[in-house]
Amino acid sequence: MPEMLLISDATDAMMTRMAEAFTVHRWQDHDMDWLSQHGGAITHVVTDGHLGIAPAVMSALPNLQMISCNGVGYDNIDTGEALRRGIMVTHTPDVLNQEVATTAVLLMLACYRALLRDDTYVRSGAWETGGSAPLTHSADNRTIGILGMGRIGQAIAAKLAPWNPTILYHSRTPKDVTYTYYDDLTAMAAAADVLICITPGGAATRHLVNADVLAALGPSGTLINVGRGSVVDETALIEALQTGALGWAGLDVFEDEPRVPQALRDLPNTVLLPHVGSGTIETRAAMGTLTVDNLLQHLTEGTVKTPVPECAGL
Ligand code: A2R
Repeated sequence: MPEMLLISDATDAMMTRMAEAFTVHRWQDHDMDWLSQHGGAITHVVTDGHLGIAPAVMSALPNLQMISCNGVGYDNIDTGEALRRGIMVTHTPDVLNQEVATTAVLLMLACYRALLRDDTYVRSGAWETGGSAPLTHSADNRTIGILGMGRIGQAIAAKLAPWNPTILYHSRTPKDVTYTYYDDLTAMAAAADVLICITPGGAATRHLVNADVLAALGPSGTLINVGRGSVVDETALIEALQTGALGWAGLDVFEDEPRVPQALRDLPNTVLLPHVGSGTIETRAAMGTLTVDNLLQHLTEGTVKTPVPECAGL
């Protein structure tokens, strides 16, 4: 039976299908010593976008043919090295678009309507003696800038429609959409009430949202990040939120997750989620199915459903 290394978690449904075709080795049960003995037998890897695959692990798998990533982002997989070695890398685009879009809208609404503050007001009993809660701001009719108008960015724009927004976007190249393109991120932030980040991570997007962009978004502005923590300069973000240079932040991703700076946790004008953008049972099941579909199709037919763009020509 062919052998595979499972780096990430897997659902029972995924395990059942993988174990029918492979001897499955869980990375959590092994170490580099074991890998130096057994690495030659492993042809396939399943991981996720957060864990990816460490360069040392990849080097210790001389006969690796394929990495199936359970997630759309794959910035922790060295696709340059994979391409050089002829290793196919797949990911799970599209099946999570709607869920991540829901998370973005949820964060935006929670910021505008001070959902957590008002929930605490009721739960703490403060409402019984304190009278009406302070008024909030409306999320309707806002100008919303989307950084990254790809599959998920477009799903976010569509899902926002009932709030009657004006949608702006920034990416390196204009897309075939009806929204207004900005080739300059800071200019877009200056024009927007809300900035929603949904680009890939990695070196090319690191700290795209810096102090200048946050200052342009301004004291009544709201930053939402459902892409990757590395895209936002977290130190600059904390300072902007502390000084009032930025109004609100709704964050699902962080620079060093799961570690979240205490300063961010202490701020009242943040809504913080533990990277659950796609984290529903239904969407994770769909992602798991596609992850294993790619794995098994590669094993049996030598083809895959959803290669990462870098490996599409392999
Ligand atoms: O820049 P373009 O024209 O390649 O547009 C892509 C944009 N993007 C960037 N925008 C500005 N500066 C950059 N350096 C940059 N790099 C990429 O991000 C495109 O509009 C968007 C990515 O869209 P998709 O490839 O369709 O990705 P999808 O499925 O929307 O997922 C986005 C990310 C994942 O990579 C995970 O990190 C996260 O959402 O879950």
